[in-house]
Amino acid sequence: MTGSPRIVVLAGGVGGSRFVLGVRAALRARGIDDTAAALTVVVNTGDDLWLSGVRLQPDVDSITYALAGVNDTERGWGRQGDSERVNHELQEWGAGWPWFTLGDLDLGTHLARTGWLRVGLTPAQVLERMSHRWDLGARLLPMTDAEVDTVVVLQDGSRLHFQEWWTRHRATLAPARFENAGIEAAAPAPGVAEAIAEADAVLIAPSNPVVSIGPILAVPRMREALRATDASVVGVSPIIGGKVVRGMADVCLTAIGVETSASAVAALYGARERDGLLDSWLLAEEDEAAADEVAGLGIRPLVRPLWMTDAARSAALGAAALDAAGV
Ligand code: FO1
Repeated sequence: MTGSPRIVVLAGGVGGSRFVLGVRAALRARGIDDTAAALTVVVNTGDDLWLSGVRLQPDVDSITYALAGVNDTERGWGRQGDSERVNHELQEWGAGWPWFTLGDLDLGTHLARTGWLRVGLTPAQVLERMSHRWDLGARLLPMTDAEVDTVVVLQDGSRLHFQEWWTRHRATLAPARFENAGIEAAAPAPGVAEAIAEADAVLIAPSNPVVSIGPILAVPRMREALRATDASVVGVSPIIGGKVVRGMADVCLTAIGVETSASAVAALYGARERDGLLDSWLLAEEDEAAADEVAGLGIRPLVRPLWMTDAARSAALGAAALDAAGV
């Protein structure tokens, strides 16, 4: 390959952020200074919502804040050192959701975004504008400009926005299925299909396969774009040692009838040579026994350390994914 490689990462919130940081570090370690030109992140927007009159984009903000180095690493969402004065005032008014915290600095982001949306900018244009504040070293694109809500349909048929199910009920209400409301009318945001078509590598972050990567793949024309690219498509297992690393992805997988295992998630994405998406699948050393099963799916298994417990390990995983894609 001549020149700088072009990498596309499909990502959700926390796992996505750590992985994107790792890929950015791996590119820098290869002498690529202009990582913003090399690295495009297509972000899940199914978690987005309107609350107290402002537009929230949790996964977009988690990745932006992490790349900017201003994220709250302990909570896994929001801004480091944030205060909650406005949130307290909203609670006094009975506005918003009592179980959902809007930090003061975070609210500044939501207000800026909402203002620009209201004067007619598209979500992709707003994100482009917001990306200028910090030197993110990556180009962020929303999966789509359309409003697509992840809706959780419970066993009794009642419907909840994903954020209510996730933060209020901590995924304890058994879901019957997940829906991507509004997805039929959606299209990949401007630049997404082009980035995938021109990529040298497409990496699927170890994010929740059902409610983070699932909505991205459900955008009409997204799968076709991924299947048509000449780039190698490499996925990273979000399951280590048969368990979810964080979050409640196991509940989501169970709801759609998929076992919580590295090979079952690989099968969910499928092999590109068999109408699916993956050329290679990075699975953890703890799951080495599943490698043959992955190979049997028509996907090249690569056993690597997957724990992203610090920046060096994230960078090593980023490098392993780039190596797997041949860049
Ligand atoms: N997660 C919580 O568990 N509790 C919250 O109060 C909360 C507030 C919040 C505000 C802004 C934001 O961008 C994210 C926020 N999150 C909160 C995280 C978020 O609900 C989820 O973890 C993600 O959507 C899943 O990727």
